[in-house]
Amino acid sequence: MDSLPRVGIVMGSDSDWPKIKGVKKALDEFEVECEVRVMSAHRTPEIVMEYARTATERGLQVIIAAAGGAAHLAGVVAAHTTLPVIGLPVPTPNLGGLDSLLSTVQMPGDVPVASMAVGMGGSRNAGLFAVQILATGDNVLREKFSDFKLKLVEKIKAKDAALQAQIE
Ligand code: RP5
Repeated sequence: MDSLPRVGIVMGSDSDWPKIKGVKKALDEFEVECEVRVMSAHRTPEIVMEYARTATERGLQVIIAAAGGAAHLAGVVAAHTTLPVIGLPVPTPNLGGLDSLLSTVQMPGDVPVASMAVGMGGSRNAGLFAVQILATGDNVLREKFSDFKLKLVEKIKAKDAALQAQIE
């Protein structure tokens, strides 16, 4: 993988990274190049603005923004770019991520952010959703995603068969 990044992953703090690594893993599975940065809507607002404003000219096609607590990162990124922004609410110790979820999902009209789930499959789905967006204009990726869906069916059928064997 040596092409320019197509997806930007930004997070509010390096403390988020262990919780959202699944984003990059999903992109890697589809060989989608990404860049990973730490920047904060509150602590480094100028850097966030500059990043979002220059994202298109640098070749990015989707931005995934992860943050916890008063999670304004995805919304602020969306305010400064025409690219699709995927918000990833990061679980928090005090409120379990409900704070992150509401801060990310409750965007005002005219500034959309596609919010993923807190924890669980949220990180993986953020990566997969970015792949799906890219696949709308990329036949190779569309094929890969179709294969992925077929394998998913086989995987779950195998799990079902294993469970039936265990129960009997
Ligand atoms: C948010 O504040 C970050 O996204 C992180 O989830 C949270 C806590 O950040 P640290 O205090 O660990 O740097 O902006």
